[in-house]
Amino acid sequence: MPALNYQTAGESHGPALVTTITGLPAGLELDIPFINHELQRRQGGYGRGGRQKIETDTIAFLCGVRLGKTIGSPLVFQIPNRDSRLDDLQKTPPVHRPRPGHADLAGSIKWLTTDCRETLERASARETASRVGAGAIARCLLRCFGIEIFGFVRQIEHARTDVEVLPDNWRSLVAVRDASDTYTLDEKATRAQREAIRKAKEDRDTVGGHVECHVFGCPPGIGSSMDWTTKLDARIAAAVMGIQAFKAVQIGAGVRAGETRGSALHDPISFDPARKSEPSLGFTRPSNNAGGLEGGMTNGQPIVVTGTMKPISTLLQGLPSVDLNTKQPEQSQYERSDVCAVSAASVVMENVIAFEVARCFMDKFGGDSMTELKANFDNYMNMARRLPLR
Ligand code: EPS
Repeated sequence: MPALNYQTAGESHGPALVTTITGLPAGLELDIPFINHELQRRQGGYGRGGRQKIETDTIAFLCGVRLGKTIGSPLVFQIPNRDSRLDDLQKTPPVHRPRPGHADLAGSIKWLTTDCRETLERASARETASRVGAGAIARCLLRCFGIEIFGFVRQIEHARTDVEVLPDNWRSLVAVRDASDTYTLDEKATRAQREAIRKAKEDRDTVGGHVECHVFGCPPGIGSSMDWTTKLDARIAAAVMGIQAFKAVQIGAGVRAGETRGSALHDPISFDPARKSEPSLGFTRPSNNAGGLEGGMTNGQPIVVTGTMKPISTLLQGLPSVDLNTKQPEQSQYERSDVCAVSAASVVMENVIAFEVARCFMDKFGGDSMTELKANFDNYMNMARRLPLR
C-alpha cells in the first residue's frame, strides 16, 4: 500500500462529502483559493443540470492542518451538500425503474433490494468533488517541484478541437480553456460542442466525449516497473477509469499503438547537454507516443492521458427498462441530471491524475516533512545529472 492515500465518503444527497488523506508530509502550504477554484471549475461547464445552481462547493478542513499548512497527521476535509435530503422520502423517493447505463440495476441486486435509491446515491458523481479536493491538495505538493497539470475537453460527441498541447504553449492555453464554457481550446470547437449539447437537450438526450490531460515537469523515474501496483500508468488508468461514466483510458498514442509498427511508434532518444537542467535531464525525444511513461515510470517527457466519458445515463426521454417489482416493461425513471458533464469530468481527470503522480512521487522521494522531501528530491536530481556516478 503506498504511503500517500485518500478515501472519500458521502452520498449525493447526504449532509456532506468527507475525505481523508494520509501520508502528506508536514509543512505543505495549502493554496486554498486554488483548491476552491478547482472545485468551482468542476461545478461548471455548459450542459450541467439544476443541482449546480444549489451547490457552492468550498473546502473545509477538519483536521491535519495548522495555520494553512499540513502537520503530518491524517488530513480530513469536508464539502457540504446544500441539497441534503437523503432522509426526506418525499424528495428522494424509491426508484424502481433502473436506468440502462447507470449503477441502478446491478447495485439494487447487489444490495438485495428492488429500490435503486441507495445505489444511485452511493454511485453519484457528486463524490467527484472530493476527488478534485484531494487532487488539488496533491497539486499544491507537486507545484513545489515544478510539476503542473493541464486538462481540457478534446471532443464532445463529434465536435472536436485539433489544437496541439505542448510544453511551450500550454500556459497560454489555460486562458483559452477558461474562456470556453465547454473547457475546450478554440472558439469554433466551443460553439460546435455547445450546439451538440443544446441539440441533445432539445432531443431529451445526452452526450459524452473525450477529455485530455498533460502533466509537465516530471523528472524520469517516478513510478516503478517492479510491480504492477506501483506502475504509474496502471495507477493513472485505474484512477481515470474510476471516474463515474468513464469507459476508456489511453496513454500517449493509446489504441493507435496497436496499429503502428514499432519503428514508427517508439520515440527515438537523443541527448542535448544544453537542456540538462530541465526535468528531462537533457534527454530529448522528437515524438511522445509513449505519453511520458515507459515501463510504468515517467521518462522525463510530458505525461499524456485521454479519457472517454459515455453519455450520462439519465435521459429525459427514458430508455427501455423494467419495473423491478413487477418485472413488467417500463421506461427508465427520470431523476434531475446533467445533459453533459464532460467539461466537469476534465477537471476531475486532471485532479485524480495529480493524486496518482503525487502518490508515486512520495513513494520515490518520501520524507515526513517538506524540508526532508525537498532534500531527497534535490539529491536524486543532482545524482541523476551527474551520471555516470564515480
Ligand atoms: C448525478 C446526478 C445529478 C448530478 C450529480 C451527479 O445530481 P442531482 O440528482 O442532485 O441533480 O448533478 O452531480 C453532482 C451533484 C455534482 O456535484 O457533480 C448522478 O446521478 O450521478
